[in-house]
Amino acid sequence: MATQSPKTPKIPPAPAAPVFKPEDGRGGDAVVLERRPQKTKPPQMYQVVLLNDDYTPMEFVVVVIQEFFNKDRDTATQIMLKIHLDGKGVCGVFSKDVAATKVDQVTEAARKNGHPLQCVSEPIE
Ligand code: TYC
Repeated sequence: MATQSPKTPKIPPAPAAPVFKPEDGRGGDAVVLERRPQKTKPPQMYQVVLLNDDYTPMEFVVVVIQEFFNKDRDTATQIMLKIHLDGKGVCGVFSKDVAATKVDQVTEAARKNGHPLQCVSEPIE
């Protein structure tokens, strides 16, 4: 009679993996990669635009562009002058929520200081 320690549990062998052969039409070891159309689009972005008016001081607009759009003094001045001459100008491009927040912050700062400065956001592309 074969001797086996009673404390050693007998582990059954793992079932054999199925073997696919190329000739059985199941591909054998071949890996088939299916090309799928990309499902995710990049998010819609929004430009935040300041509009010109006849009353808001130039200096206030320059400071607003520096503070809320993180521009240096020279860049902010150039953007302000473009708005003054063309009627409007882009201060930055953001996701929808961030653009809406910028509009609210600029509008609140303008109203608190008694200026009619208008700020809007527009989808791009
Ligand atoms: N046109 C204003 C002035 O002459 C200056 C100004 C610039 C106002 C840009 C608004 O978004 C603006 N005082």
